[in-house]
Amino acid sequence: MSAFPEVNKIQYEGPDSKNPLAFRWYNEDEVIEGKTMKEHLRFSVVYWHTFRGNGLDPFGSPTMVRPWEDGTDSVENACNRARVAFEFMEKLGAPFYAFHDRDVAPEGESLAQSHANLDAVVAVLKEEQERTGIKLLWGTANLFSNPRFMHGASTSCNADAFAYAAAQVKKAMEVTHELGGESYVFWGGREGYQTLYNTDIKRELDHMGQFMHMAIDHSNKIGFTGQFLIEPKPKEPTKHQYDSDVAACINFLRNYDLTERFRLNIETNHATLAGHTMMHELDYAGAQGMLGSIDANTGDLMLGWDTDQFPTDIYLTAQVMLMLLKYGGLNQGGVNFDAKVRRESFEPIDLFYAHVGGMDAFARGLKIAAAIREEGELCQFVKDRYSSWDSGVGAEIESGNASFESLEAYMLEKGEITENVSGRQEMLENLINRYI
Ligand code: XLS
Ligand code: NI
Ligand code: NI
Repeated sequence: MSAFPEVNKIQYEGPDSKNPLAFRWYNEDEVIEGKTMKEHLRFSVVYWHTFRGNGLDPFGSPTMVRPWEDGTDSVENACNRARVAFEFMEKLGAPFYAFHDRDVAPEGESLAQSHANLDAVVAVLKEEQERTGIKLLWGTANLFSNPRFMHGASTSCNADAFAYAAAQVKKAMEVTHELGGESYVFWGGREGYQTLYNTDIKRELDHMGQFMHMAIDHSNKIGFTGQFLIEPKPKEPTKHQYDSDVAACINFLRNYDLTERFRLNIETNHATLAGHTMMHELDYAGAQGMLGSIDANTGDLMLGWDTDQFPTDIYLTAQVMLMLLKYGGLNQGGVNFDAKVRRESFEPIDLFYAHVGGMDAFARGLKIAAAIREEGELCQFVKDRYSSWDSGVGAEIESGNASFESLEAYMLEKGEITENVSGRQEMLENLINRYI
């Protein structure tokens, strides 16, 4: 039985279409810079928001109407829901999905029971993957919902919480491997603190470093070669999260010698909460070879929390795609819609509107970014702006052949620096508007 009988496979109809259930920009086989849109964007649907989000908020009860749910937390209901999820993704034309262990299968009375529940649902996921060709972008473990993780998981003051988290990640990594997942994500849901009065930062960070090494060891043991990703976020649920932004994560990874295996999963709304733009976070990670994947969503600049809205802003998606193209694309990563429909958008069809809009916004961003790059004006401007480094004293410094002494001698002789040139910000902002 179909869960979405009123929806057929979403088709590309072109920019003139007024059909809200058609793509106007996402034409999966269209080739841009030598790759199809499908290969560039690698869209992924998240299980937790799209199939487990119920509209609950701190002030009110669930609102979502999901006729396929039987109202229980049974494995049977979970298996049925998994089939619905695949019908949705198939009709949408999304090539990937992502999940936490506890979104796809109910937590049991014991760890062993939770493992068994997960295995039962994974069998269905595997069958559906084979039936549809949809793949797992990444798996992860929920180490933040259960009260046992109230003080954190790998950074808990309670060593047993670390052990439980290890057992959970071990299993989640194994099922990710079994399902052919391309990456494994660590978002440190409660890896942080509420007050420093009760916190030993050094010890907590050392433990998190050890935890990641154990994860690498286990992946080697089971032959899982997927990419490991850390997802930066500055606050919520804890006041301060250790993985607060790209810079903090890279510092952690370098400090604990983890950069070889780990990359970053960068989320727009988390960048905003950290006081950065998404473009900044992507550029900063890309410049250091640490770009892995993105969680595509957007926040609300009026609100200071992770509202996880679907991205519709073309400036944002164009900036994201400019960065992704600049650093050679996502490779094993993807554009993962870590986004949820609003509580008031409670009908199943809203899930389609939301994803179609997000996919179209990214496809359009990709076309805009490619056009900007093709014309090359922006790129040339940046190149020219740094031309003093291409020869003379600049080239000498870059090649490591200068010293404070040689530079003092140079400046004593020259007297004053070559005149500065305008940064032309307004002109460049207008240039971007030509493409949008
Ligand atoms: C929460 C995070 C979470 C991760 C996966 O804010 O974005 O959804 O992506 O654990
Ligand atoms: Ni996320
Ligand atoms: Ni988030």
